[in-house]
Amino acid sequence: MEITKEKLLDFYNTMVTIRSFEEKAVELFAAGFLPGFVHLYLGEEAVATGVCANLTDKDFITSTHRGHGHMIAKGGKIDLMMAELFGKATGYCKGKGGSMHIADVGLGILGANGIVGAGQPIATGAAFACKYKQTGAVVVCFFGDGASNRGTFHESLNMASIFKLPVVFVCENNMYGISNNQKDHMNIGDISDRAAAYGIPGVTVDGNDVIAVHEAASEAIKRARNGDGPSIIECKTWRHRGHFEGDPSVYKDPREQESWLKKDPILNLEKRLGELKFASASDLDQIKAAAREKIDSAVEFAKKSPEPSPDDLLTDIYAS
Ligand SMILES: Cc1ncc(C[n+]2csc(CCOP(=O)(O)OP(=O)(O)O)c2C)c(N)n1
Ligand SMILES: [Mg+2]
Repeated sequence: MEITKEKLLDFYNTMVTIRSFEEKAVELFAAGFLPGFVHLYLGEEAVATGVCANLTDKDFITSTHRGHGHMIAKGGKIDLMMAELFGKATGYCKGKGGSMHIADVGLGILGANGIVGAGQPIATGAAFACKYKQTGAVVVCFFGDGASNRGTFHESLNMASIFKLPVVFVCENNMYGISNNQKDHMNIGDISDRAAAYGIPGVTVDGNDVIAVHEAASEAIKRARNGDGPSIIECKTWRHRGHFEGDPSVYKDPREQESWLKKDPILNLEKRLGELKFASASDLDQIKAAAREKIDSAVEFAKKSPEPSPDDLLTDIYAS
């Protein structure tokens, strides 16, 4: 696959936008501006970016409790996301949902989800609808290593396989489910091995290498679009922060953390851009500064936005 300068710079822009959003969330959470839980995507930016760059607005994704990166990579509106984190009336859920309930169905974002493993059946159902209606769209299901142990994983993958549904299961293996290291919650090293149980392809890639993620996703998405059914892509990666903001991560080996920080996906891409002479340090600084500006303006929007009115307490809660 040809990797053009435009494509790599586009990846870089998305990754630094996600990073700036998350770094700002660290700061805002510590300062007490964000009332709900936040689970940050810092360190995992290459996965959402590499995968979603293969999708159009007609395609769908399902997300997780760690969803900000997926939303941004799929084109979610940053102002509305930030306002939702602040619990403001202008947010995606008018301030009622917070970080784990952000969705934008018009953009194919079927929602973050606080229930671990809940995205898998939603993605399978959406893929069934795409196939039934012959829309040509595909669905990408993001989930963690922990979520691959849920019963929903088995049911969804079996059904997706037998119905040859247009869905790609992207496992973000950051090697932890809260404080449980992968070796303590499963007896295999590569989660992609589970694909064999469903008779579908499964690959493991370096989840901190956006190009490797993008290529694997491109192949799996093409397969799904051509009617050849689902696949699993396991992206090995690392969360830089605790499980949620406020978790001091005492269960992580500091040496392991240090070695993964050296494999930071943004540093990897910067190195590649430099080697290919696609961008100078000052070009990259400009992209980073523009991303920070976008985030600052989203914070401004959120801060200026009104609190939800008590009169709206029960609106959008019950379906009639
Ligand atoms: C059904 C269910 N069980 C337990 C939890 C509590 N919980 C929240 S996140 C999490 C771990 C998820 O780990 P993983 O799927 O690897 O995602 P990561 O947090 O690493 O991105 C658990 C057990 C939950 N939210 N939902
Ligand atoms: Mg995990």
